[in-house]
Amino acid sequence: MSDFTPDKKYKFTFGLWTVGNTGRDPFGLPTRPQISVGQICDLLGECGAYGVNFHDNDLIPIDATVQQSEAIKKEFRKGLKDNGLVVPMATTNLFGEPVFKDGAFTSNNAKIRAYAIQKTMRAMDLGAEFGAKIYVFWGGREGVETDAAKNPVDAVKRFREAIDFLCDYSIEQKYGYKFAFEAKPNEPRGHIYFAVTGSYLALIPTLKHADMCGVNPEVAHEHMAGLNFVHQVAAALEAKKLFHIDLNDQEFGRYDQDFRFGSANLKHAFFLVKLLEDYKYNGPRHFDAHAYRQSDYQDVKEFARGSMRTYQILAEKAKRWNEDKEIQQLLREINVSDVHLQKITKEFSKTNAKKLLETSFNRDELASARLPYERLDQLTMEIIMGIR
Ligand code: GLT
Ligand code: MN
Ligand code: MN
Repeated sequence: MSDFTPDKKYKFTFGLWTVGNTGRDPFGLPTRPQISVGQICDLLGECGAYGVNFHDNDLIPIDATVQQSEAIKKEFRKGLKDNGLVVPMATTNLFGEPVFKDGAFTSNNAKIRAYAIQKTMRAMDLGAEFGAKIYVFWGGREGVETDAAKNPVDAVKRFREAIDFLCDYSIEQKYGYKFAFEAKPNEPRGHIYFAVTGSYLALIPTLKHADMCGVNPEVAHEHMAGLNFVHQVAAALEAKKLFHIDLNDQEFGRYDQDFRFGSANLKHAFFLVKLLEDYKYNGPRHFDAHAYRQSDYQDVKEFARGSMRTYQILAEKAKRWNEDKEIQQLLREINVSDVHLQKITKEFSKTNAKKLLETSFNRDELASARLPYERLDQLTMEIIMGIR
């Protein structure tokens, strides 16, 4: 058994905004002092992370002068080098400033839409400067409180137009970005467009450069809506569109909690890790979460270490599940194959349709096959609980 020291092969990353979170919430002031980008790199280096991601304004404050921004970049570059960190992903803050109070790419105001595209182009330049190859789009303000405010069909068209423009910008600049869209149903807007990962999977084929666009699903965002996150990720994987993933945790149906990965719904976390490992997901595993508001920076390190450790422990448990003889026997029992019928239903042809219509099925016999799922689930739980 490994000691679960963070393994670089998992590409564990954190955003500047995650470990740098100061504990401010809608009801209360910060509980931790702000730390610099250099200090964040040192903290992540000490914990064994692989990389760090940023929004344009996490790194460079929106009103920074050229000199200030050069000084920050220098500090960041040194922090990355000293700690052996890379920057796999960058993104744009299109939600914090009052100008985006009614959306960025989907704003009703053409000037604001243009400004949002310009801000993203500059943020893409910044990301590329640090080697980012994945560009995330989280449309936190792209939505409404009342549908009287915006035409939801126009919103889709406006969003597509912005993305098509930015894809071409990336291509023209030779940045080699892959775009990853991140869905969320609500918070901070009453209703956010593209509410679930599946919404983006449906949008992508309609984009000009569909090949360079994929998704960045986040555990908490689908759990807030009461959905099965593992199934959303499976759909993305199957479509070869899982470009990035935001790992955290969340009690179902609550406000956006951004808890440490695996800390609320361990069973879902297990099946998620198993899915990612079984399908050899090779992108960054980004922890988009933050430490409890009560934590000091010593405890923030525990948060970061715990996130990576939980992932690796669950990866080992997934391996154990795959190697468990009784589980494998049960899987063989429940997966019934029939070479003849599988051949017929594999692809439609007039002959196959005729053959299928001529086949008789014994419903009672089919229904009587054993499905010992209680046993299978209990064995799974015993692996998770650590006694198997
Ligand atoms: C913000 C949000 C996250 C997104 C980030 C990317 S910012 O913290 O809650 O889910 O991934 O813009
Ligand atoms: Mn989130
Ligand atoms: Mn996220």
